[in-house]
This record gives sequence, structure tokens and C-alpha cells, in this order.
Amino acid sequence: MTRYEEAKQIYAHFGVDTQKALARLSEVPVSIHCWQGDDVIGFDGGGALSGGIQTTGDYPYRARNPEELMADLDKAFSLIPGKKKLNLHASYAIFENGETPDRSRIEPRHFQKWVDFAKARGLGLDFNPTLFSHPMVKDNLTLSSPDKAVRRYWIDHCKHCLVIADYFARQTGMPCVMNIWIPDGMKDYPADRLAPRRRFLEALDEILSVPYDKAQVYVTLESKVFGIGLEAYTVGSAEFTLSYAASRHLTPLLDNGHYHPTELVSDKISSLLLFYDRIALHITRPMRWDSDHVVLFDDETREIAKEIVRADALDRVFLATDYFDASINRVSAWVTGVRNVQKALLYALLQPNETLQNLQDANDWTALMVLQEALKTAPFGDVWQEYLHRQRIPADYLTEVRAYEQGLSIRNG
Ligand code: RNT
Ligand code: ZN
Repeated sequence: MTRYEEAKQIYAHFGVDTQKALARLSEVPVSIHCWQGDDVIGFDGGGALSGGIQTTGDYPYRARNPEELMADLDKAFSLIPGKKKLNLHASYAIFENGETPDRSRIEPRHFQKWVDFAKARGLGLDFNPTLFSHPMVKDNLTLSSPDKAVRRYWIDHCKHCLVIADYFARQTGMPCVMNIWIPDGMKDYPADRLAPRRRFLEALDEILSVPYDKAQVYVTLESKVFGIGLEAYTVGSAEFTLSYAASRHLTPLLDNGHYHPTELVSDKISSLLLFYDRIALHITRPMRWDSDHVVLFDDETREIAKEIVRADALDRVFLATDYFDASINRVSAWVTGVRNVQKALLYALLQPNETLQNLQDANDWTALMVLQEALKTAPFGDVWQEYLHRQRIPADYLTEVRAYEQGLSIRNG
């Protein structure tokens, strides 16, 4: 008997069908963020990373242009099983023939190479306006700025992005999630918290006046609690984004690095699923703050996955990764983080959820604890290995990553 066959039997004793779990997992798309590959720099010369987010580390071989980023993504994709989407930022627009980059005027044609890349690989595309790392971010403000010209610039940027998102959905034939996150905030106690939020609200209303296919383009709004240098006040707070999304039939996006340290996104999912058709997640690893470390196979990642699976909501939650570690091999960072999201999903799919729910309803917390602890040491690893095997993906990716890295010595980092 193979290790998988044995594992299958052990899980069957728990009342779990491993075949069903493996089949379901292979259908769940995870949207892979392009920005791990180049430390969130992009191709439009915006400038050093700003907006309260930061990459740290000086590992060599960062992708410096579209060709390098696409090659690195291909390498990562070849080592990641299952269904994938590619998540692009507007700053990854490709300008050619000496064209001067201008974010307020970007068009679908600036992303044609990405569309071709996605189509050739059967990938869906997601999109994000880039409202940071740019001279038109004034005093840490964009859509909420008191300066009309600043607001105008970023409203135009977002409107153009919506057109591009619509183009992505039409070209790929797959839904496109367009996520709006603004860095806007203040370092010290504001004198007026209301006006910036009102300006943000009005700016969003104008952006959403662009006609787009609501069945195929999902506009999401991402909240935040603070950023570096923006510790006192964040315009796009949780209350703002949830209320705005609810009132305009948008989709809320929760990044698990964007809450107070004892708040857990895993606890928020069920509430939101009762009020929204869809929700979206940025899965990251906040290490003491919104540090965007590579996602691990850790308790909270598993708990998030369990909540989605237990709510039977795999089709209602847009899963995306969002982290950027510049201190390690970036292809490895992609593969490790995305695989860990998928492992967490498999782990959740391998829980006897009905049995566990019945124990809760029967108030049998003793049996619930014993069973949940027993499941932790069930042969999960053998089922994961079987998944990789079926997907024809090598289990050992470090060797592949190292070999690929050998060929990158011409990049000076
Ligand atoms: C920043 C947000 C946002 C960004 C990306 C690059 O705190 O998490 O999602 O990480 O847009
Ligand atoms: Zn995020």
C-alpha cells in the first residue's frame, strides 16, 4: 500500500473523503501577486516604495523588466499546483517606443503583453490601481487629498484602471477583481477626520461612474488600520470600506495584515458572508505589524481556510496572496507562500466538518477538542504529496529554484 492509500484509509476513519478533497482543491483559483518578483517597484518609474508599505532585504536577482518578471513568474507557476490567476498592479504597465509613463492615462494597450501572457497560459487576470510610490501622492494623500489636482489625477487613474479591468475580463473570459487600496493617512492626530473620508467617498463615486461589466468585474475595497509614518489615522478604515462596499454593492477586501494584532480575519469571514455575495482576501503574514512576510502553513492561515470551507464559500471568496520579502529568493517566496495557501485549503477540506459542527451543537467540547487534536497529526503530508504528484509538480522546489538562480547571475540585483 502506498503512503497515500494508507492516508486515505486513515482519513476515511474520520469520515473524510480524500479524493473529493483533492478534486475540490484543484478547482480553487489563487490569485498570485506579481509584485513579489521585483519588490513592488513596477515599470513606470514611480519611484521608491512609499505609502506606508516597505520591502526589506537586498537579495540579488530582482526582476528588472517585463521579460525578467514574466520568466520568473513562469518558473514559479511551474512549481505551484492547481488553478492560478495573475494579479497585476497598474505600475506594471508596459510603455514602449519612448512613451512617457503617465498613470492617469494608462490604457489596455499598455497591458497587452500581460494579456497575451495570461491567455497563452490560460490564466485569469486581476488588477489594482497603484496609488503609491508616485510624485502625485502629496502629503501621503491621494483620493482624499484637499488638493483638487491631486484628487483629479488619482480619480482619472482609477477610472482608466476600471476600463483596463473590464478589458482583462473580456479578453481572458474570466472574472477580474479590481482592488482599490489607498495609502492615505496621517502620522499624527488629525484636526479633521471627516473631510478626508468624505473626499474619498466622493472620489470613489466618480470612479464607479465608469461603465463596466458588473457580472465579470468585481471592484473590491481594501481597508487598513495604519501604515509606516501614518500611525495616527487611516482614511480607508475598516468601517469606511465595509460601509462603502455595502452601500455601493462592491466587494470588501480583507488583508490579514491590516488589523489590530489581536483581531483575526478568520473570525470576520462568517459575518461578512452573511451580508455580501462575495468577499476578497489578501493573504499575508504580518509579523508584529503589517510586515508582509511570506505566508506559512500556520494556525491563522489554516483557520482562514477552515472558515471558508466550513461556510461552503470556496466559490464566494476571492483568494489572493499579498506579501513581499526582498531578503530571500523571490521565486521561492512565491512558491512557498502560494503553496501554503493551498495546503491550508487542503487541510480544511480534510476536516470532518459536519461531525465537528454536531459536537459543537451537542455542547460536547471534550470530544471536539480530542478530535480536533487527533486531526492535527493525521497524515496530511501524504495527501499533499499525492496532490503534487497528480498535478505533476515536483515536491522539492528548492533544487529547481537554485538551478534557475544559477542562470540569473547576469542580473545585478
Ligand atoms: C498595502 C496593501 C496593498 C498592497 C499592494 C501592493 O498595505 O496590502 O494591498 O500590499 O497593493
Ligand atoms: Zn493587501
